[in-house]
Amino acid sequence: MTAVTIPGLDQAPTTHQRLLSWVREVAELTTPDQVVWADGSEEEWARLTAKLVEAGTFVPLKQKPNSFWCASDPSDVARVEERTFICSQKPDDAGPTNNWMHPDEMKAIMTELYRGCMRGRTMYVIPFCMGPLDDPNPKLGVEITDSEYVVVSMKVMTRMGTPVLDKLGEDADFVPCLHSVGMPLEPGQQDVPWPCNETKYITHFPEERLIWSFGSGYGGNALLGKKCYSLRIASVMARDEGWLAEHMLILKLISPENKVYYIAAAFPSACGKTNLAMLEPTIPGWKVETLGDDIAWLRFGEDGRLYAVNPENGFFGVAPGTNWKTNPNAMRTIERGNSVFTNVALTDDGDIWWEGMEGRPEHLTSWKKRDWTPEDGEAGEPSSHPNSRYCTPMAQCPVLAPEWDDPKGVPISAIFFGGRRATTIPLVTESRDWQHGVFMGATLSSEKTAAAAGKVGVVRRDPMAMLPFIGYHAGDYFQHWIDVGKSADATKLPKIFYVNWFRRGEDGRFLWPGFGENSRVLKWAIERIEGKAAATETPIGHVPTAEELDLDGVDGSMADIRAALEVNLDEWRAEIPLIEEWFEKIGDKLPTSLRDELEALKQRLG
Ligand code: GTP
Ligand code: SPV
Ligand code: MN
Repeated sequence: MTAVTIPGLDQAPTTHQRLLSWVREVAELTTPDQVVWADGSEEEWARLTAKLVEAGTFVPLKQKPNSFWCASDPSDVARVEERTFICSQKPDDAGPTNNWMHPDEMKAIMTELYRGCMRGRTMYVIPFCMGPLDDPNPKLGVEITDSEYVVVSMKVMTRMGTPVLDKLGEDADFVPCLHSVGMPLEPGQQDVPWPCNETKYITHFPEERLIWSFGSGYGGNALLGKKCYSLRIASVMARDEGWLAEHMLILKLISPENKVYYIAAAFPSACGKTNLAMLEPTIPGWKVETLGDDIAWLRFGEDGRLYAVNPENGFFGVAPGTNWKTNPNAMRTIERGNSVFTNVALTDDGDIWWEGMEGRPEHLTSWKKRDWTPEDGEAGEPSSHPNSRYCTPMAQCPVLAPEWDDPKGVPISAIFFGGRRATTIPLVTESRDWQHGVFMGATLSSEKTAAAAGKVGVVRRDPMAMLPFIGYHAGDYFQHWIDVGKSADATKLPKIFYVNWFRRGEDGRFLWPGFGENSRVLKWAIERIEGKAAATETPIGHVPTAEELDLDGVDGSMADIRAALEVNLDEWRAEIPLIEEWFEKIGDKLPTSLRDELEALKQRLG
């Protein structure tokens, strides 16, 4: 084979042979105009954001320093679960909840899609690290992409560039992540602001620890360190190595006596992780600090406790609904600039706005780049896409816990599972033990949100909030959770709770005020662990009455709060066939212990 000359290909700032040969192989397949190694510098950020402004992808914001407005193609706004594949050798290793194709077949299809797909574009090589850089065993990756938007976003969301190349050294292991927007340019062809392709594939090869993505520029489809690596591939690593890679926020709760507790919480996409992670408690004397808002890696420490690390470096948060009342700390984080806002509205004075933010302007440019006035909103056309996002550095968060960058992680006292359910699920339920908690997680359900393409509002099972992110068979994943519990000293395991901030009254109103008021539930959970708070035993677990929660000064109606706490046995009996149907779908690999939990629940419900 004759070596192809592509500018930049031979100016690699590394001698890592496996990396060099993979980069060459990809460049020869995708034939970009040039190859650039991303170094993560401020100079690089300035150069690439300027290029994105020139291309019409970014509009610089006049009201926020070093920040940009960006509108995607209207067809490329969310994760595409039906185009997401786990390509294990055997279909049974992907299981009934994942799309599967044989790796050889998938690679054959995608190789043809990748052939020449970077023509007319620059190919960037981004060395990145998920988790703190000074971890003695850092989890490294390299993303190849033809999107400047991805390079810039990866700078916010991961530790990347030259320091990671140093960690890679001559031969350190890394996860290769290949991404293309899938829109080659012919000579002279004018580019579009948001290149993408109608054909999309988000694929994972778990045995090879390899990720291939094609056709989308959107967050979870294109920033491959996030869901693809830190959840789908990492969940497979975690299964093999005895730890957990989870869709969880991590927060630090500080009591009035200055006692510190760490809590991890798994809620499905757009169900409140970022908001809980940055919460401002409404109960006097309690404080929350943030460690992560989306992903947690949980590993046992030498003392036998589970320690959580957030592999990310930024927040990729849902914009609509974020305001100075619901999430003041997110507002303060983005005020500091250095952020990218995708699919929100642009104000006439060069700021951003979205539904739910204070101070609605009389005129905006909508995420569809059209004139927008409040009448359009009333006619059902929101100014911002419901899955519009801010991408902002964690380090700017004013309530960031100082230990956020510690590779040791933080010891977790409580795990919360929660979903978005209008009925049935009470505000909070404490599990009886680890296995019962795993049952709660495995049967978690939620109304689908705009974070993934498809119909919003339909109730589906979303086990551990990981339905779209488990990189292997869901039955094996449940067994892994059970085994993790068995391998530990039960007295050191986190206590598991099931929460629902989203129960509704008959007119559709939320029964629980939520947001900062959720601190009352955090307090109750911690006091349960400390043996200080009371609870009422019910067929589904321990649930507090309104009297058993600290509701002093709560911003809500007591009748509604009582309704939010109700354990309605008829609603629960109606839930049983849905759980049975779900367990049926999991099939033979469903752990018998979870079947036993279901039988016991049926018995208790009578
Ligand atoms: P992903 O980033 O997609 O994983 O979402 P997330 O789980 O971080 O959800 P986020 O905190 O961004 O919340 C999503 C939506 O739910 C936003 O519109 C919030 O305003 C809303 N929300 C969050 N917490 C609460 C709550 O306690 N009560 C109510 N009613 N809404 C909430
Ligand atoms: C989610 O959908 O859970 C997100 C956004 O956090 S994405 O990066 O698209 O996965
Ligand atoms: Mn998420």
